[in-house]
Amino acid sequence: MEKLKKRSWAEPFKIKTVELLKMTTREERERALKESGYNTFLLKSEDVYIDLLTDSGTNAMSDYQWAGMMLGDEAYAGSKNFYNLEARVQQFYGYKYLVPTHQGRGAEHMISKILIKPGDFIPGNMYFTTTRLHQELAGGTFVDVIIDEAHDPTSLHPFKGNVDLQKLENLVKKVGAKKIPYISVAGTVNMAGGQPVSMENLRQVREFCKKHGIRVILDATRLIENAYFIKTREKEFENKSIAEVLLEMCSYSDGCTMSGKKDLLVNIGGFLALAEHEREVFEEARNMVVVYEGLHTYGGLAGRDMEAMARGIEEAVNLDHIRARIGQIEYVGEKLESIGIPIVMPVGGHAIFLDAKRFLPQLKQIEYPAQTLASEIYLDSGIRSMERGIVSAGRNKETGDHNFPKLELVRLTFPRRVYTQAHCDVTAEAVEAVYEKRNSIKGLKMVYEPKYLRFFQARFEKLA
Ligand code: PLI
Repeated sequence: MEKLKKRSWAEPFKIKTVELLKMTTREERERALKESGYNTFLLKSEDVYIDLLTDSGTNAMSDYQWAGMMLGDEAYAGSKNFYNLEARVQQFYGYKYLVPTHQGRGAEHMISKILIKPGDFIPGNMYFTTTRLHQELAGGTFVDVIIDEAHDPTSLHPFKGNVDLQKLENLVKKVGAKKIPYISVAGTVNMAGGQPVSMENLRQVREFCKKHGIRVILDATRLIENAYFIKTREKEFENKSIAEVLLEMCSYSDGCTMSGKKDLLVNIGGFLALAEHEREVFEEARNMVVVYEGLHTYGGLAGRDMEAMARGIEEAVNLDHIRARIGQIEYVGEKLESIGIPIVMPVGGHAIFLDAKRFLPQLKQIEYPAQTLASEIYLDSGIRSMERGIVSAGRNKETGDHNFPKLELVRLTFPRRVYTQAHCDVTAEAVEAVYEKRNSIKGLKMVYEPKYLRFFQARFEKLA
């Protein structure tokens, strides 16, 4: 008998509660898809079998977090959960000041309103939908300064989230540093495929920005996942803990916006955090949060939600957790790659991104290849994914034309601690089944387009 030589890792948890799933027939899915205008955001959750729409707010909390929920101090002012969260943010992210928000976009709203003046430019390592919208609503213009490799789904660059210093310098030369209030740097860049930024790059960005008096604001939403890539891909950090890497990343910034719904293993919550030298910005945010979110010691959250997030930080920096988290994505990625499915490489931190341009080469971009592919995957198996292509990219704020992004992707996003390896296998098999019939697939036309963040609510019909 052959010996089993390989030593596998397994999830560092066991399951205590389960949520039952409903299976649907193809006819039911056909009806559901038509009723939702071929937009997976408009499907009812009960019609979904495996929900890979997003990793945002869909995490499974631990018993330690649920126990913390019972310790919610629901005082209007000065909840003890706020002080606990503040202490954890100071300990793990290194920022002195904390303003809680209901979720990430609440923090984006405030930092944009405080720092951006009409006519300003905000460079970033690729856009994110809500981040860019808040920058634009504040009168700013987003400028993409990510390295070119990020726009190439086949490039194997280990840090495709890196900022291109030359692009940044060109922008400074063109508009002047005074018109650039800050650069927004995201960890594991979502729209690029969950691609990390290196510590070396963060150091360079910090040095450059310091010289020009430009702030660095991190989008810390998936910074812990980014820290894992730094530990495993940058030699200098192989013996450092995730917490040490995280703290060093944050030390090269002036503050961060955070959607706790991802890295921090909760279902709701976020914050704006600022370094010690940013007291004035903090004071302004602390005042503003009262207008838009709630008092500065709850920011739209219940005390119990802040407690769950504080405890989530402790669990999220655990190496066993993060190895299994990213290991699951790698497992699906390797499976799909081995059968020749076109995906963004290297596989990122929170999702597999299918390359819809190569998957459905017969479709023009205006026939919405990624939107089409997401609806076909649902039709085949009840698995819900998300478009990250031309629909998500929206329209140019000056000309009103569609933005035509280079990347036309479908995101299969894995919630943390929710699905098993068998769910992963079923997912890979569903994608394979759609790939086998790819030549017969027709595109979509948009029949309803909302004004803001259109991907959430747009409706489509099948092309004849
Ligand atoms: O959904 P919010 O408002 O908690 O967070 C907004 C947000 C900010 N930055 C990044 C990188 C995100 O990924 C993000 C939200 N992402 C969602 C909802 C997603 O499905 O990826």
